[in-house]
Formats: sequence, structure tokens, C-alpha cells
Amino acid sequence: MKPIALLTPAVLLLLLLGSSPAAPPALPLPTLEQLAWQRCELTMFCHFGMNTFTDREWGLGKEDERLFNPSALDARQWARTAKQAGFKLMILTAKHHDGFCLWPSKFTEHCLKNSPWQEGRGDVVRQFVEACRGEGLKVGLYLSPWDRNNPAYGSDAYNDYFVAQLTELLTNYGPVDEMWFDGACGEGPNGRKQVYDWARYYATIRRLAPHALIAISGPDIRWVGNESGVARPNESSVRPDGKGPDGRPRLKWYPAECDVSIRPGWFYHAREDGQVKPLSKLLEIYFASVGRNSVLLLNVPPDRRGLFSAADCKRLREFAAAVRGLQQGRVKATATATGRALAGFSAAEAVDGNLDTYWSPGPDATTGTLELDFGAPQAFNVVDIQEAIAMGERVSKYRIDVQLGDGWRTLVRGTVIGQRNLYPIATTTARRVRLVIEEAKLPPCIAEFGVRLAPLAPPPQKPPLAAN
Ligand code: FUL
Repeated sequence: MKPIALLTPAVLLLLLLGSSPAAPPALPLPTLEQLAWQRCELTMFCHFGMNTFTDREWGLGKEDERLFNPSALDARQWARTAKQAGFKLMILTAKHHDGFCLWPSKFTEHCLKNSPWQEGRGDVVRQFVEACRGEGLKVGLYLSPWDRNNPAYGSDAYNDYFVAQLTELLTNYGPVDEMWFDGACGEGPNGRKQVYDWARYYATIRRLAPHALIAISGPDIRWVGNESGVARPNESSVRPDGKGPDGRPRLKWYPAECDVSIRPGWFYHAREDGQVKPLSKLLEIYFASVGRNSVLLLNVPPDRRGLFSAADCKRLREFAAAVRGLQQGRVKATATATGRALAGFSAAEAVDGNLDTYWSPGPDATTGTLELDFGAPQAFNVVDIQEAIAMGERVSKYRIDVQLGDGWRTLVRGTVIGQRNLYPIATTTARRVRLVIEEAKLPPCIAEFGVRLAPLAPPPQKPPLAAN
């Protein structure tokens, strides 16, 4: 048994040089930070700021600082709620497009220093990071490059301002696990479009927060391309990355994040209290994001009190119960497989509930079958499969079959597996299922394979059973 969490770059090098019995990694690979982030699965966004008090989605930047005045702000309530709902990381909008800062910045007056909240001595970012750490959550910060308040916006001097703010945040509030930048860009008071000095921003982050992942307008985490929380079927973390010095296309590890709000807007609006997404929608999103090799970033906006609203908390509790039901609904199985697995990489490793171990059919096999036997017919409505992504994405074509009567029927077909593929299927009762790997770049490494009976699951999206 080889725990892949121990695959430090040095061990990876040994593997590459062939001095370990495991199959070589399929490049590119995730960094340890990307791997830990992908395993989070559920992350939470908190859009909170001036817009919460002006009832807008995009502020103009001219808002009076005195409007910011939450009556009962408690970031511990946000963190506790997130933790109880199974979320592992939380991102706060430290500054949105209006430029208002939720910490007492030395570099602008447009921040909570000039608000009546806690007589101008409060610090939401501080409360937020401490609350997250208190609950064992990772910490993320959203810092909008687009700034409709700063007079230097539209000139080089704005880049100095932005770097000064990044430095302030990463020095006084670290360690930060994720920095989130969207790409919005406008014109400054001088009528010029701002040219962002991304290279300088990234260098500042790497220097001050070497373990922070830079998301969206950044090199480490990719925007999935919509704000509905939906990834593509067969979403891959391996993406083109220009050309190498030899002119050949390069690839990089660039996993997808699916952002979506629990309400129609990103910020809290009382008029949307009746429009919190129903549980069925949240589950659909969960399967279309976490279940498609992506991380879900679900926005829950604190209200004018500075608390998550009762309606949002209730929905999160229901969501958490449904996800827990899915997790607990795993059907116990014994596994057997084709191929000549090396010691420590047998079929049993794919049903041990441990993502750090995996089944691999042998050093030369790029196809293989992993069969599960439940001992007796069992009902299930979800198929769940996870690759050992520390070894790279390896499988490129697979199917999952169920044994019905004398024959095998195909339940689902896929290409990339990656961190996790979840398929809702029509409730099926059978004693055996199998994962058939039809093509792989290198010997497959399957961390987990199983079926579940979830009390609540979205309607099946796949074509019905087909003979194979
Ligand atoms: C977008 C912003 O313009 C929205 O206001 C929101 O913050 C969303 C997450 O990113 O680009």
C-alpha cells in the first residue's frame, strides 16, 4: 500500500526514474496545494460589503462609507454554518468592484475605517479569517482588480495600489489558501482602460503566500465558464498551456471551479428571500460540479445584520443532510480485478474508502476491469468513481456495467474520471457492477469505485440501460 499523499516531488522523481514498482505518473500533475483543494469538493463564497447596504450587485464606487453598518455581524456564524454543512474553505469579498474595503486599509479612505460600524475600528477580514481558522476551514479572499472608487484606476499607479493592498492582506491576515480574481476591467477617471500587471500581482502572492492558489484570473484554478455551478461531463484538469521551447504544445494542471449563488444575486437582497434555490436544484448543481471532477463554490451572502439569513441556513442544513445521506449510502462490496496488480495496488484498495491508496491493473495494462460483488442483490441509484489524481489523469475511456440476469448492461460511459465522477441513475437492484477501463494513457490508478443508495438524488441524466 503506497499512500499517495507521501508523493513529494522527490518521490515523484523516483517514480519517474522507474525506481518504484508503481506505474509512472501521467504528466502534468497537481501540486500538493491543488490536490488538497480538489479534495475539498465543497467551498463557500461570501459576497458581503457596501452592496449589501445599497441593495445593488455592482456599486458605483461613490457610496458614502457611513452606509456600511451591520447590526449584528458575526463571522463565526458564517464559518460554523459552512463547517456544519460540510464546506471546507470559505472566500470573502474583501473588496468588490465598488472599491470599498472590508478591512482598515492604510491605502484608502474608502473602507470601514470611515463607517459607523464598531466606531470605525472594526475589521471584517480579521473576524472572517479568525472564524474560518477556528472552525478548521481554509481561507480565501476575493480582491476585485476592477475598482470604481480609486482615483488612480486607469493608470500604472493603480497597479502599485493593488499590490499594496495585496501585501497588506497577505502580510496581516495570512496564511491565505486561495486568492480569487475576476477579470472585470473598466476605465478610470482619465478615460483609460486599466492595464492590470498580473505578473506583478502573481509574483507578490508567490512571495508572501507561497501556498495560496490563484483562482480564475490566475494560473492555479480555472473558472468553469458559467455562473450556474455546472461543469461539462468529462471535465478535465489537464489543459493546453501554449507551446514549449521546442514548439510542441504544452499541458498544465488547471482544475475547474464552479461558482454559483444560492440566490439569484451574489449579494443579499431582502426581496430575494423567497428565491433561495430549492434543495433539488442544489443537488443537481452538486452532481454537475463535484460529480464532474470540479470544486463547487457556492455563494451564501450575509444579510444587513451581518449574518446568514434563516432561509439560507435552513437550505444549507437540508443540503448537508442530503450529501451526508449520499456518503453514508455506500453499498459495501468486495472487489476483484483483471490484470497483474503489484503488491499494494490490488482491487481491495479501490473499496477501502481511502483516497491515498489505489488499484492499478499492472505495469503494462492500459485496460482492465474492476468488479464489485455486494454478496446479495442491493439497490443503488448513484455510481461514484475517483481516480488517484496525484498520479495524473490517466483513464480516457471507460464504462460502468451492471449484471442483470445473465448479461451485463452498460449504465454509464465516460472519458475523463479525475478527482470524482458521480452519476445519478434510475434505482437499480443487482449483486454485481463493474468498471471497464477501455483506454488509458498509462496504467489506470483507481482510488475508489462504488455505488450508493442516496435518499435524495437528482433525476438520472444518462441514457437508460443499454446492452453491451
Ligand atoms: C463576477 C462579478 O462581477 C460578480 O459581481 C461576482 O462577484 C462574481 C462572482 O464574479 O465577475
